[in-house]
Amino acid sequence: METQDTIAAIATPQGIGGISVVRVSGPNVGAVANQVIGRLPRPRQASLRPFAGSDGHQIDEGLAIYFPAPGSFTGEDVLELHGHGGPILVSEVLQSILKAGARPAAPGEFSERAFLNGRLDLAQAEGIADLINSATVTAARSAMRSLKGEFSEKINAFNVVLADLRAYIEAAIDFPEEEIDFLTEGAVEARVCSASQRLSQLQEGASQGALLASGIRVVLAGQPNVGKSSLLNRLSTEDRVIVSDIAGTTRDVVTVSTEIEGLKVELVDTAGLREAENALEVEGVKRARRAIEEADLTLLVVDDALEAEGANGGLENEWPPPADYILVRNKCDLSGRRVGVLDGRSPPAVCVSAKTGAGLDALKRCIASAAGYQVGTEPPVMARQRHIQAIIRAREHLVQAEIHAVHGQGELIAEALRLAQDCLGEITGAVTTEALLGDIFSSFCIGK
Ligand SMILES: Nc1nc2c(ncn2[C@@H]2O[C@H](COP(=O)(O)OP(=O)(O)OP(=O)(O)O)[C@@H](O)[C@H]2O)c(=O)[nH]1
Ligand SMILES: [Mg+2]
Repeated sequence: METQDTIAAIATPQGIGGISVVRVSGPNVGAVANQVIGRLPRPRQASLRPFAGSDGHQIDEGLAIYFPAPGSFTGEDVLELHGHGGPILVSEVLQSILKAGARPAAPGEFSERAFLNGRLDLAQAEGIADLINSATVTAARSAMRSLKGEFSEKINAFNVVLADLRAYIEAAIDFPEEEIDFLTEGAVEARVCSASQRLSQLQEGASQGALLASGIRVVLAGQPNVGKSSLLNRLSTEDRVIVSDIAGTTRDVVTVSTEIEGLKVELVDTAGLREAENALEVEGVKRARRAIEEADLTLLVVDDALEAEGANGGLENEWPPPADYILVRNKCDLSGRRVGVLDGRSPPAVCVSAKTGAGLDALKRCIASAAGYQVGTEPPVMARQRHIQAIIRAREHLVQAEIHAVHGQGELIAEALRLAQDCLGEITGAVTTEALLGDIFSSFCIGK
């Protein structure tokens, strides 16, 4: 791709730090270097240079690195200036670069140019953003795998399967006298069916990756004093919310971010659900119920020392139980019941003691698995909802292809396969639109 203009941005976070990096990419990199650091340094070698401010006077000094096209991140000439990390200094260096013939980069514009110049595909570019935004080490590992191209390879390998099948069918269409036999033999149907199964495995892996990227929201709900706040403190390993033996301690909705089994989890503490005694509590209960509605998963907490086996604190009757919940029987140190997951319950039930921490590991595994996350397997490749939607649409086309195969309609099978390929092409960017690219890259940070 030929780009006319040169872009520049501060690539490091705003604020004071040891070093700040300004990045420049495009055809004017040479002119920018002449103006700001005297001349272009030798390719890919760090050299110490004075940095001139916009008035031409030296404002800083630091390392300059030049990456000539096409072997740079963007595929264009790139210059990086690593100066001291003062906000005034770095913004003055940027001003100087802009004056020398660059314009400010839009969010994600460096990555967009890298994509347009074929340096990485769309799923890899998204992997960069997901790596930067990772909230857990597991999420980072999985984003790294996507950045390295593992997800794209899976998609591309699958697209080859579809392309082969299409070629096979199209060849048959060209020989009509053999077509009918060939299509009705059942071999095509079997191949479409096996492709469909393979795609559903791909979707499963992508869903795991998307779950890692998005994390989950888990609400702790139940009657007053059952130990919701104590449990939140345990699960977040921090003493974050007030615990007391006064029923109705928690009034507001309090959200705490933590990590459970590698998943980013927002834990939400709520007011005890009961007939409220005053306006303040009425509001607290209202907010608690709203939090339950918005949750991915609810921990319905009961006091095991007070509740008979099987009783759910009346919660299921009084308040419609949330769609997805785990029954947590707390205070097992008092009731004397063995901690851990109770066998064969649906929804799952786990016995714990927030006081001693017993049963908490079992609860964590139960939370992850109730959220649909397969604990203990290799981290999946990072994926996004956009990818999953594309896979789902591709699967729908394969379903159509199977139906056409049953009827021996060769041209329709080939067309359905082509449409499935196009859907998958959207993931890697083989098939794309300007609007899609705009959507994706505008969510990146400036300087990336
Ligand atoms: N023995 C024992 N006591 C517990 C346990 N969990 C909580 N408690 C105690 O139970 C009381 C209530 O705990 P909280 O965590 O404040 O309960 P809550 O459900 O948040 O109560 P509200 O905010 O009033 O709705 C406190 O005195 C806790 O120390 C437990 O597992 N065992
Ligand atoms: Mg509380």
